[in-house]
Amino acid sequence: MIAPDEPFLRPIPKRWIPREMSVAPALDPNAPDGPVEPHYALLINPFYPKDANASFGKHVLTPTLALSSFAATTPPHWRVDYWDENLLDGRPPFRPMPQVVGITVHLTFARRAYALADWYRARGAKVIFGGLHVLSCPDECAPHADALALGDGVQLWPRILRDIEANTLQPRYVAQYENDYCEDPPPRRSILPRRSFLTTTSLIATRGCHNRCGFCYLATDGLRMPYRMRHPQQVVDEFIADDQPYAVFIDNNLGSRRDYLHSLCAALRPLNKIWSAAVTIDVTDDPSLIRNMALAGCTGVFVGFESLSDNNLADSHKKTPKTSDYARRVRILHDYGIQVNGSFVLGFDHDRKDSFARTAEWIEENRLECATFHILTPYPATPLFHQMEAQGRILHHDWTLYDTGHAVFQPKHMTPQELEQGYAWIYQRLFSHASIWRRRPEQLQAIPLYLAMSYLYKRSNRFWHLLIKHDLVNPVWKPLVEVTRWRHVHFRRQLAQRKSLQAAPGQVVSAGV
Ligand code: B12
Ligand code: SF4
Repeated sequence: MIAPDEPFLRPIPKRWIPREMSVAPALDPNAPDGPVEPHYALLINPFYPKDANASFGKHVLTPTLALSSFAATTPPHWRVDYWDENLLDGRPPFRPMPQVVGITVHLTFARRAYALADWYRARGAKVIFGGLHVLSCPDECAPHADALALGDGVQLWPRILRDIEANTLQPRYVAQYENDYCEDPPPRRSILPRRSFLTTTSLIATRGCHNRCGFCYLATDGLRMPYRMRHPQQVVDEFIADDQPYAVFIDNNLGSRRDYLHSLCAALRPLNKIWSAAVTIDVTDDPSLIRNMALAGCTGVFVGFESLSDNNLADSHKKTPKTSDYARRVRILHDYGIQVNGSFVLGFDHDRKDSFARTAEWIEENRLECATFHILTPYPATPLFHQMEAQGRILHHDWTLYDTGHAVFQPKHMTPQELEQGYAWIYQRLFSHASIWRRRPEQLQAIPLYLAMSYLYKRSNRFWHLLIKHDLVNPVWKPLVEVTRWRHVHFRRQLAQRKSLQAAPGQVVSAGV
């Protein structure tokens, strides 16, 4: 048993982080203007500082679709390039100077987005902002951009380019997410650097979520995102076209509509590939769905447990099974070879100083292969933000620190410093040798790959730094992914032959992906 005050007995050592992962590359104020290249658009995912407590690997697991989704709607007479500042290749290019710079803006990298925008605009480029932060804080963003795209870029981008050509650019463009999702073209993945990500196949099959948690970005004022699904065959075609063995679904909740997930699994099954996805734990209401997920190649799920307190979950309006039933449900996933990455939010109003130890203990007892922690963060324009502001509990509006690694509000039963210490402690505890070992799969054959993946993912930030810097992420990981895929294909053949729903108890096929 972990002593309740264990996280607070000693100071938590700071973890190693190279400067280039915590500070954005410099923008030379004296760089000369160049001629602007007409019909050239540069799309930028700005730099954000990394958290040394977590794995650097998560930042190169799979790319965001924010830019590649709407890049697909660029007219053919435009050239479009992609630049992700988090791949450590220095500052974005400016020779030739693009006519248009499109930047995605989240609150944690808003300051960097503004610096980039100011720099490019001073040299003649037109800057367009889109993304979540533009939606929640448009007035803050507006002075830094020539135009704001509020909402769906897939609908707005061609209009914006047309208006730029006609010299009629408007300051704001608005599009809701109520259209037919099946009409969207597939994201233009060809603009992504293939060697830089574990897999370039970020797939998205659905948007929206059947829940409306008060802390989630989906509850942002002005965002209307009804649940929409792409046709399963469209998803399959994209998976095949990108020619990778492994895909990551970046859907908010792939399990929101079970009938849809059943049909998606049926379409994915013949591919003999592997994938992971975020789901809510209520998918386990239907064990036949978990079986179908396994048969279709699901090796891992990211589950937002959020908290082990029913009161916290009720406060945040999350419709979820009782926490006392979580363990049984984790077991169902494990029994179908699906590893579980549990996501936990720390600092809710019913959390006390002993919550960290209890959460760590539960994760170890239930052998969650991976866990991700977030300090509760009131994102602007969400119900949680309004509530905290009304209670006078917001400490500041420095969005850079709204990265779920810092306490930006006054917690109820501890100090902000204690919340940050508990957060650092729980990451270090779960990334320790002892904890990795305690959570090993029950099946002996599964242990070596589990250990390899766990050590590479959780204890190799120096290695990740080098892989990222030298564009080696995909070449180094692909063989491991291939072994996992091969083992999984073998596993699902056996599973398919079993008449009963039940799989082999405790057989987790892989870890790390
Ligand atoms: C992939 C992903 C990641 C990846 C890559 C992130 C990156 N920036 O490179 C990884 C794993 C590294 C990651 C890390 C983190 N993430 Co993240 N991530 C996502 C995820 C799952 C998908 C993003 C995506 O591709 N969405 C699909 C695209 C198509 O939607 P979109 O981004 O909204 O873009 C559309 C429009 O906004 C618009 N648009 C966007 N940009 C632009 C630009 C222009 C010019 C135009 C015209 C239009 C436009 O057009 C697009 C098409 O409609 C989202 C959840 C989600 N499903 O969206 C969370 C999410 C974005 N992440 C979030 C968070 C909190 C983080 C972390 C802070 C978590 C942590 N503690 O580490 C870190 C920090 C990273 C950071 N600062 O961005 C939050 C953000 C909350 C907020 N209000 O800002 C989200 C929403 C998850 C959540 N439910 O809370 N993340
Ligand atoms: S279940 Fe997850 S994605 Fe859905 S509203 Fe809640 S936090 Fe957001």
